Formats: sequence, C-alpha cells, structure tokens
Amino acid sequence: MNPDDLTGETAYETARELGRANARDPLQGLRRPSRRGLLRLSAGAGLGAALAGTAAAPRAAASTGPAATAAGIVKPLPPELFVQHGTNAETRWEAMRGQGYLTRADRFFVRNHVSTPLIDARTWRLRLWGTGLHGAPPEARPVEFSYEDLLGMRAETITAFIECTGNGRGFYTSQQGQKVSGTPWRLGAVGVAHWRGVRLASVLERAGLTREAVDLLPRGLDDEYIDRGENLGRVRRPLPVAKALKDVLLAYEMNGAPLPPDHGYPVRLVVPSWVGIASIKWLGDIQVSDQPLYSPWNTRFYRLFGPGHPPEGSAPLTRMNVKSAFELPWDATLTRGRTHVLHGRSWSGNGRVRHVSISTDGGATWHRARIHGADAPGGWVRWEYPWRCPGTTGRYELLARATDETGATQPDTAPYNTFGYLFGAVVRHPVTLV
Ligand SMILES: Nc1nc2c(c(=O)[nH]1)N[C@H]1C(S)=C(S)[C@@H](COP(=O)(O)O)O[C@H]1N2
Ligand SMILES: [Mo]
Repeated sequence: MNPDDLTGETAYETARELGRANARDPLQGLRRPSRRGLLRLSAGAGLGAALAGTAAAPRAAASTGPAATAAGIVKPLPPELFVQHGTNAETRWEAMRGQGYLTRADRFFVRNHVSTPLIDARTWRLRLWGTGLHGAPPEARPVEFSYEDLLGMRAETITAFIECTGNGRGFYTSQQGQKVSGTPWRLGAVGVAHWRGVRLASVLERAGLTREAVDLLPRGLDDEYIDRGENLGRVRRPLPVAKALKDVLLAYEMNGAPLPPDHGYPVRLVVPSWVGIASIKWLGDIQVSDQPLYSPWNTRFYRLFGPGHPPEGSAPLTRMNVKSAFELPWDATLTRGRTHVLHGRSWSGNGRVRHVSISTDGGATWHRARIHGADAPGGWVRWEYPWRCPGTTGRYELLARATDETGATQPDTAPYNTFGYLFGAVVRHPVTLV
C-alpha cells in the first residue's frame, strides 16, 4: 500500500493505527522554525496569548447572534436557488444552468450542524496544541496564528468540490424504498469553488509538528451540537497527518472573495476529495496528537452501519464517490417533439471523470454525453447531450452515469447503509413532456 495514498477507508484506518510507522516523515529536510520565529509570526495582539500556555484550547470569541434566516443561515435562501432542510440549504440543480464552472457563493449549499456564527477576524486566532508539537507537555505552548498571520503567508489557490457525505440520501428512500436517517438531500449538497488560503502543511511546519504526530483534530467555533438531547460538543473530526500534509488548505477566500459567514468565515479547512465533514468551517483550534484521535464524527457518524458492516461500523469514510446530476428542475417540464440539449455535471473523489453516458429510455440504451472544457482535478466536468424528445406527452426518466479515471462507475443501486451515506447509484430524473 502506498503510504501517501490516504484515500480509501482502509488506508485511513491503517494510517491512524500504524501512525508514524506508516506515514514517512513528510517534514524531513524542512527547516523547523525557532521559537523566536514563532513569536515573530504571532507578533501583535497574538503574542500574549501565544505565551499564555493553556493547553485546554478555550473557545475564541464568536457570537452566534441572530442570523438572518430561521435556518440559522446568514445569506438569503431564495426558493428558486435553494431547498431548505432544517438548518441546511440544498442547491437546486436548475440554478446551475447557464452558470460557469464554479458554484457561486449565493447558491452554494450550506450544511450546518447548528447555525452560522458571526466571527470577528480581528480577534480570531487559530490555535494549535497537543502532543504532536515540539516541546512536550507541560512546557508545550499552544501556537497561535492570527488572520493577518495567515494572510501574510504564501497563498495557494485550489479548485475543489465540497460535498456532503449524505448527498443523494433521499434516493435511498425514493428510488430504493429504504429507510435511512438524516437530511433527505437530492443531489444538491455539492458545490465547486476556487479556494485560496495557506497550506495546512505550512502552518503545521511553523507550529513545530513532530515526526510522532499521527492525527489532527480540527474543531469549529460554532455552538455545541446537541444530538437528540445529548451534547456532543463542538463539531470536530480527526484528520490523519498524512492527508493534512498532502493537499489540505486553510482557506480564507472562496471564488476570489473573503469566505462568506455561512461557508466558514474567517477560515475553514478544505480537504479535497474527502467527505464534506472533513472541511471544518469557522476553524478555531487544531489538536495535534501523537496518538489516534476520536470524536463522534469519526466513530458514531461517517462510517457505514447496517447489514454487512461490523457493529462499530466501517472504517471512517474518506473519499467521495462518483456522481452525476442534470441541470434541470426536479420533475422538469419540456416541450415534446423537439430537441432539448440536456446539461449536467459529474464528479468523483477518486479523480477525474473519464466519460458520461446518458439514457432517456429508462436505461435500455446509453449514449455518450459530450464533455466540455477540461476538468480541474478536484472539481467536476460539465457535459451536454441533445435529446430528441418523443412526440408524445407523458412522464420520462433521464439517467446519467459517469465513470472516473479509476474505472469506478455509477451502479444501478447503491449499497444500503443506515445513515444513507455515499448514494452513488444512477439517479432517475423525472421529466414531463407536454
Ligand atoms: N464547524 C463546522 N464545520 C462544518 C460543519 C458544521 O456544521 N460545523 N458541517 C460540515 C459538513 S457535514 C459539510 S457537508 C460541510 C458543508 O460546507 P458548506 O456549508 O460550506 O457547504 O461543512 C462541514 N464543516
Ligand atoms: Mo456533510
């Protein structure tokens, strides 16, 4: 197994268990900053706090003031762009029609466990602490970075989708007749953006990551999450050090503008190709540990449970699977007897999408869609297919099936799991010809 390829669930689990034995020291040869370097880094208001030396990583100032919508989401959620599900908002796929490659912030889905906090970037600090940093406890000092510190570091821009692990969950029920728990998303819990920020690797290097570090635990500043009466604490999800050093970004910009409040202002993680939960928003602190870390978000949730899985569930989920969506309203109305150019997008956490096939007769015959534009790795591809509609009125189903560069293709049915994660089957999109 390639120790760098922390992509599958098994690799994730192995890396977490074997720790440093498995992940070669990726910082070998990199200069470690002196303590003085760190002080310079957190010059200004951050200095005192950086020296205060509390390992408990208390919560930074964040106000969860009245948000603009009942959902606890700040941006407007016009019904032509979003379907609301409690504290979450799903992008309508027809709102992507005529758009460019990226998902604009005004229509990017929002997945909030609680509600969007309003954070002041001037007092915000990112705190790194734990046994995976140089200086063993109790001398270990948390290392702090201000917003300005991060803006002053070398910036990088990546293109990546963020997709909720439960995207498509609703189809377990509507298409497969299965009962699952969680938000019944259709396919709108995904978006692609340009994310600009600092490599997490650079920040870890400056903070003094040790060779023994195996896991990080990034944690958000939003309110504690209460799950059916049980307080699970603030949203946090372990991330193996090897993935963190590979391609994870501490993002402060989305599509060329500061992150909007709902998408993690001032700083969020972007963990390319992985389940959306990994991309912690409103990042407040990161525990860095020489031991494997656990939270309900990698034990209780984001594993596969149910028949065929052990009682404790599968390994924690990592990469997203391959999916496709039409840029059409759910149950679109089209005029019969004409040619309609169907548009859509396909994406995969395994890498690039190689080809996409369309069926307009319920899956009996398939035709290649024309893929246009080169896809950015980590993003999606756009495609189109001219459908010569039958001359008769009635209900039809449109199917799109993508295959990615690993050869993974969308099956007819998605394997059941109780939380309805990773629905990757071909979706039967209803249209009515009039
Ligand atoms: N702090 C925090 N980070 C979070 C969440 C959250 O509720 N709180 N939700 C996660 C989940 S489940 C997903 S799918 C993505 C959604 O990102 P978005 O709302 O910017 O689309 O954020 C992740 N990061
Ligand atoms: Mo999610």
